[in-house]
Amino acid sequence: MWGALILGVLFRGALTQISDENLGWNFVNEYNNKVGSLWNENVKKSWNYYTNLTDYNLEVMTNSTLQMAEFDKEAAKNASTFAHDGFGNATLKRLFKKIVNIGFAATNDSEQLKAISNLEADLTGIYSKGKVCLESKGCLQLEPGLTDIITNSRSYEELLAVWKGWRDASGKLMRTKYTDFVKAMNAAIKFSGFNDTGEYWRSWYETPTFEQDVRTLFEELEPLYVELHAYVRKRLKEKYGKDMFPETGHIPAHLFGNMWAQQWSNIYDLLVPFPGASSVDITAKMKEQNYNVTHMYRVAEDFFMSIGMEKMTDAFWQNSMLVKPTDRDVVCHASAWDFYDENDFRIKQCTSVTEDQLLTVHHEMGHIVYYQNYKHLPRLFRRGANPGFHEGMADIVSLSFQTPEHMKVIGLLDEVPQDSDSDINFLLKMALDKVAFLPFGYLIDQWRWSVFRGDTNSSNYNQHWWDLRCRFQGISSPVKRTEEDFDPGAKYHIPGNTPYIRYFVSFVVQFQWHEALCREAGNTRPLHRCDIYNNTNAGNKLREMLRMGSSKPWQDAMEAITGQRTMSAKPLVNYFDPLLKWLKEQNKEENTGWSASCPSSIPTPSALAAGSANLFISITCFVLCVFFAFFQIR
Ligand code: BJ2
Ligand code: ZN
Repeated sequence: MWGALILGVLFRGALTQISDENLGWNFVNEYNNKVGSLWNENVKKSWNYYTNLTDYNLEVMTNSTLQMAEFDKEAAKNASTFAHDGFGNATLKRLFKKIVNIGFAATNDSEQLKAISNLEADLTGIYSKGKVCLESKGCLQLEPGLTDIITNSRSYEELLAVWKGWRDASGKLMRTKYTDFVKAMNAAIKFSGFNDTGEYWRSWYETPTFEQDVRTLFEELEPLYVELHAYVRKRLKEKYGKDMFPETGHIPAHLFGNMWAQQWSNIYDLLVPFPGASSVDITAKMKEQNYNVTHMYRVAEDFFMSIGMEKMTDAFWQNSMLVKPTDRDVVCHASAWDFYDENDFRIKQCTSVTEDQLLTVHHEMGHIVYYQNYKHLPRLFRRGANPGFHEGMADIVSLSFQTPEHMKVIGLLDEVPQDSDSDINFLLKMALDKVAFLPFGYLIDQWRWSVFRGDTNSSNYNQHWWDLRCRFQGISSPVKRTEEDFDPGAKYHIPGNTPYIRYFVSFVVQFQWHEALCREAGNTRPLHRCDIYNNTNAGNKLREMLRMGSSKPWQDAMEAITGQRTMSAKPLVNYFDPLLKWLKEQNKEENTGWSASCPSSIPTPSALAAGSANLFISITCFVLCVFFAFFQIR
């Protein structure tokens, strides 16, 4: 399969390892050419499954994945005939390292690989086909139906029905499969020399102290989160009544306008600091201006082009799935796809016309812009400098895009406010997305790493999940949970098997980059009001980093953009500094924080309590009536 070159190499390699770097270059070039068509075919088959969830498409995708694993194995074996550790050229050495580290494909049991591939597809299928049937609204899927309710409803009971319904329809059905999935992945990854799958995932960051580093960052950011949490809790108590809140200080998880309480800006209307000052309802404005889906993608493309990035290719517009098809099941969760042919890049998103979705459009297109910028590199380097960098790039524009200055440019705001009350309104809105997310982004993989390590197993999956949710986010479940439930599975990245710490990293580094790019753009406004739109100096700086792909350690990429080689929480803290001062003032009378453990009893809404009390009375009456009637008859 590798042609004469590799046969020759193999023959000689059997005798002694090859140290000739020219032969090494020939090898990696041939590898690069071969994976081009192989990866392209494989991505096409995955795309076919994700955009049409049929058994046939699943089988085709799995076969292709197995074929790729065979190829990886053979390539790794051939590469190990080279003495690549001793190569002088760092790029060549790095390419070889990537060819040899083949992850799960190293297993000697192809059934294991098949199981991994099928289980992942099954789990994603359960998530994507899940439906909740509500008395009032019929049967709804997550997108758009359940998401609409969670975003817009302000009824405690309705939110609760949707929140619980979604977990019953998704995670709860995944428990056994997920247990098998973890087992299969851990067994396979041992062949690559890793103790468990979490250790393998963390290795992508090429930082021995990675776990400790993210913990330190999280701890630096926690005080800001605690103040935000206290303020939000106070306002939500005013809205829903303090009886609905446990005494431990936790907030019920279904009240945040988001199915997972990961970002809270959808309930901004309940929390506006200064109702009299400027704040806009972007979704309403978009509807008023008859925004449609294509327009949303053009707006995003325009932003990237304004800083000197390429436009989307014709193939992008022809092949992407930008609206939800009505004739088949698809994976609606938005994603960006690189087909490794330097031209075919796609987005798959069930786009609806809302502010949230407009930001997701920018996010996914940010990934595509990264793909476009590193398409000249060998395919093995067509990755982010680390996974957090890809996510950071996907989000970087959101920090400029959402400024009042930029909203005015695109006609979603009439006047740019200059007063400090409006400024606090704006910063709070940003914090509801960017600060509220931090503990969520941090804890998902705390859970998964613990599962992969074996510290958490199927007997305490859900318990540990809620321990982390209570401890880090200060939120608690609004209804009793047991080990019958599997709430992690209700979040896409668990069945979808996408590592999550990348998003925590992203939410930290995007502020470092924003600060650096704004400096490059000669910005004179406060950091949170800087908009890099139209600034090609900022764009060029960003491109320096993007063009490197994963050809160098991420520290080099960080240096190219910020001049520093480490992750830092400082720019995020600086950005929100005026808000932090304001929040502290608001929280003067509050007991900020919450107990480390989840509440032992859960407040019940009076309507529901009244409902169950009525039910109890009715049943008792019925039993008594039957009883008396029986004796009467006798
Ligand atoms: C909406 C967004 C992911 C993303 C999708 C699904 C999983 C990976 C990709 C990758 C991109 C790449 C998402 C946004 C912020 C928080 C998080 C969430 N979807 N992915 N192929 N987000 O990151 O775009 O597209 O090249 O690595 O999940 O929890 O919503
Ligand atoms: Zn992303």
